[in-house]
Amino acid sequence: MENKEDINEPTKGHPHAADRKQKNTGKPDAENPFVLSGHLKVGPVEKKAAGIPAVLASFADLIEEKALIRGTIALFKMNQFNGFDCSSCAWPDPDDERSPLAEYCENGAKALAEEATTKKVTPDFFRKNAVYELSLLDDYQIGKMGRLTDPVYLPAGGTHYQPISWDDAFKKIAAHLNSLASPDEAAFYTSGRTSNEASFVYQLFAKAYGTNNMPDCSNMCHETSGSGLRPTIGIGKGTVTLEDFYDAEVIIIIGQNPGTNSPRMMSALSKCKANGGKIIAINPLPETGLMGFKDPQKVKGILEGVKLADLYLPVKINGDMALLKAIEMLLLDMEKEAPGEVLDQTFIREKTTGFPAFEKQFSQYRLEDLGAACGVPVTQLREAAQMLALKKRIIICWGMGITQQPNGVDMVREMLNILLMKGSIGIKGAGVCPVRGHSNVQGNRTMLIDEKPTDEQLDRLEKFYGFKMPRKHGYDVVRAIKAIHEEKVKVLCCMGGNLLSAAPDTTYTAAALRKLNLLVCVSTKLNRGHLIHGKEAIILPTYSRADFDIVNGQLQIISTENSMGVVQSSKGVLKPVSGHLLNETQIVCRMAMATLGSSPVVNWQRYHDSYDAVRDDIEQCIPGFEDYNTRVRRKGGFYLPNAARDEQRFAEEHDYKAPFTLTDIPATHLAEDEYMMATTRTHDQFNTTIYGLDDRYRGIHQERRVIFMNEKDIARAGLKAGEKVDLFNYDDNIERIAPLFIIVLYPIPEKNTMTYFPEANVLVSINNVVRESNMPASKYVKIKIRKHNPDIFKKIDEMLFRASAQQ
Ligand SMILES: Nc1nc2c(c(=O)[nH]1)N[C@H]1C(S)=C(S)[C@@H](COP(=O)(O)OP(=O)(O)OC[C@H]3O[C@@H](n4cnc5c(=O)[nH]c(N)nc54)[C@H](O)[C@@H]3O)O[C@H]1N2
Ligand SMILES: Nc1nc2c(c(=O)[nH]1)N[C@H]1C(S)=C(S)[C@@H](COP(=O)(O)OP(=O)(O)OC[C@H]3O[C@@H](n4cnc5c(=O)[nH]c(N)nc54)[C@H](O)[C@@H]3O)O[C@H]1N2
Ligand SMILES: [Mo]
Repeated sequence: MENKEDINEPTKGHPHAADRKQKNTGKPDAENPFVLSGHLKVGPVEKKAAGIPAVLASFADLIEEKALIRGTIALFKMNQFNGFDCSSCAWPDPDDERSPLAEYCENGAKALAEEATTKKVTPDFFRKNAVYELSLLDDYQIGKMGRLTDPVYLPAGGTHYQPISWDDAFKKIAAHLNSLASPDEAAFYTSGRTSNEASFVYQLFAKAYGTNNMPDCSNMCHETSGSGLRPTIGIGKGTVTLEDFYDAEVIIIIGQNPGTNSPRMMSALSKCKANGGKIIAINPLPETGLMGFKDPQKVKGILEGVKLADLYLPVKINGDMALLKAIEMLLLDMEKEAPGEVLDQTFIREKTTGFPAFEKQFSQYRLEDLGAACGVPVTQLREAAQMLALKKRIIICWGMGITQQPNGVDMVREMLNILLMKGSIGIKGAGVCPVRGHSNVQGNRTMLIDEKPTDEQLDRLEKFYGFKMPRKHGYDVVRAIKAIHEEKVKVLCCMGGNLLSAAPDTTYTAAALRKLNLLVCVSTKLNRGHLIHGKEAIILPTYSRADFDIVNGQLQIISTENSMGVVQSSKGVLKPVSGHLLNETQIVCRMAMATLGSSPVVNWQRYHDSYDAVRDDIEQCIPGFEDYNTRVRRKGGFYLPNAARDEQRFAEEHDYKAPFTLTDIPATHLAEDEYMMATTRTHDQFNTTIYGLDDRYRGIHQERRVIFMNEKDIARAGLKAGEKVDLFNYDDNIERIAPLFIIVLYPIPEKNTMTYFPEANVLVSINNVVRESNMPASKYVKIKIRKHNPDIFKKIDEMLFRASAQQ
């Protein structure tokens, strides 16, 4: 793609915020600033991911963060046996050989640079910078401020965070929690980096305090996968190991961008290809990481590179259901021609239920209609079916392109339908692979960070601890935000993350968060979530994954669970940036002791003093952790049991068989001036942490406020590539505005558009959710696009004032 447009004028300052300051009301703060860099360059899309530019990029970030020596030493310990687990994604490490040079990727190195930085956010920094002033910076600038060094407190009506002692911070939190009319007026959010040990004590604290209000980042990420998988295969996790990738004959990658978001998956994919495997990529964008790969860890790989996808299907946004059904229909037809060759009739008979009804549904479909509905030519659909027809070792991987669709849960079940037809689950080289996001998000759930724990799980905890666990299901993310808005939840504690910017409907969410009596954030770095606060706010600084963690003179190990159910230890290697940090487990224990007093039922002090003690008790409460302390210290850790993977034992309620599921193809109606928008990550961010302003693989440089559009759509709407536009959403009859985006001409299906998260979250209605999993459907947002009108800022200001007036 070559569309070097003339580059726009930089926007000056921060229009709506400046405007607002003149009115001198001081509020609301800037929850979603919109400033254009003025330096957008659109170059060609890169043909192959990784390679030398990736290696160079890793070191550039370390230099920028003034952490070259610290960072380089740490890089060589990343993902090594006896080293620390990279916090960037949940992709597993090889069980046996690990590259002696490095088991990291460009984006892991960037994540490390963020943490290893020697820049600091000290109490003095907060004394000099008012919260409101900080909120006017963009996310990139906020993130670059450095590591938090001391606990700080923002009193009601205060303009600056001020230092507070750890003791006083815990006393304040306890006083707030103990003043609530019911424990359900508090909520405890978790992002996915928290270790197993800290997660376990955190959920125990919430339950001992009396609530299941534990929204977590899974509620915005892979909740959909769990909701789809559990009723079918009896477990909400994937069923493959890394070895299976090497053995697979076909790997389907759907709605996922591995080159950017789980780069080490690329080594596994190229190994699969070297063994003769084939790859099918299903994505509205021809993502660089799906198309080609140069292995930065092998000299030969760096120079030559391999072609990855053998077949690329440019599906329309949300067209996947029609596509999956088309493939199934073709497989059924081929089976009729060659009975017993295509489907695994024995597996279907012995291990599944509901096949006849499943097969029957296809009489209502025509292949041409399915092709039109998904936007992929029938010839390509046939090619996909042919690639699968005679193969059995098939893996399906998916990411947010599936889970953040309104019918995502159904699509997960439809992907399972394909594998069930083929008997491609619970055998070598085959199965499902929801590729998790945060490095320990899967472990958080295993540790019972869950707003809807099962009775069985609670019974075990009750038996061990001897106190009554709350049984009422709590709030997930979307419900928690609504409950905060309705003032049903008054205290929010966040274990990591950046709920404000990660959540949908930024204006609504910000208005909600401002109503809190108290916001507590346990964080490594400053983010916007600290600046849009409740009446009072506390920031508690903590260690990152890469930091040493010494308790009572002993270097501690923590443990995490990766995307493939391997639990392994992680040991920090960097000297913490400040002597005033506490680890997450200690923070929770001290919060618990301050709030609940010295409890006769849970010995918080014991957990506070040793992670081994926490692990000993996890072993008693959660199946699969027998001999935890010994096994976690073994090279490579241990696999958690997975009956679907190991024994083809599926859903208990179906007699351990897996049911075929009947699903519908959704109909999307777009008006003439409406477009479908998906939000996605650039190559230069980790969720709400913005590493830089480039999206190198997609050819975008120095700007994040861009909207990818199809050439024909641009022409039809009388717009031009490079032109400034404003974006609108009208769900629930509310006007949502994201001003000032620049059009980029891109190979994306017609009527489809793509923008970056979190800038576009303001357009995602809080009510636009995935059925069953209740996740924000942030890859299915109807928008209108209009030429930029400078008067839009006045309108936004009025809107924000209305929102603040309602408080
Ligand atoms: N460097 C880095 N690594 C990360 C993260 C990060 O931000 N930066 N985030 C971590 C987290 S928490 C997560 S959950 C994962 C996320 O990793 P991904 O699941 O890869 O998430 P996204 O970047 O949102 O991209 C999803 C892909 O879905 C495609 N897509 C959009 N709509 C559709 C659709 O309707 N159908 C299909 N088939 N595809 C569609 C997009 O084009 C894009 O390629 O990555 C993790 N790893
Ligand atoms: N529109 C749109 N919205 C999305 C998505 C999307 O694709 N589109 N993706 C969704 C997904 S998949 C996810 S997972 C969520 C992410 O939601 P979150 O997990 O809430 O957000 P992050 O940006 O990962 O959180 C970053 C912050 O975590 C803190 N942090 C980092 N490491 C640590 C640590 O070790 N301990 C502690 N205590 N704090 C730490 C730092 O202060 C940092 O600023 O966003 C969701 N939102
Ligand atoms: Mo995620």
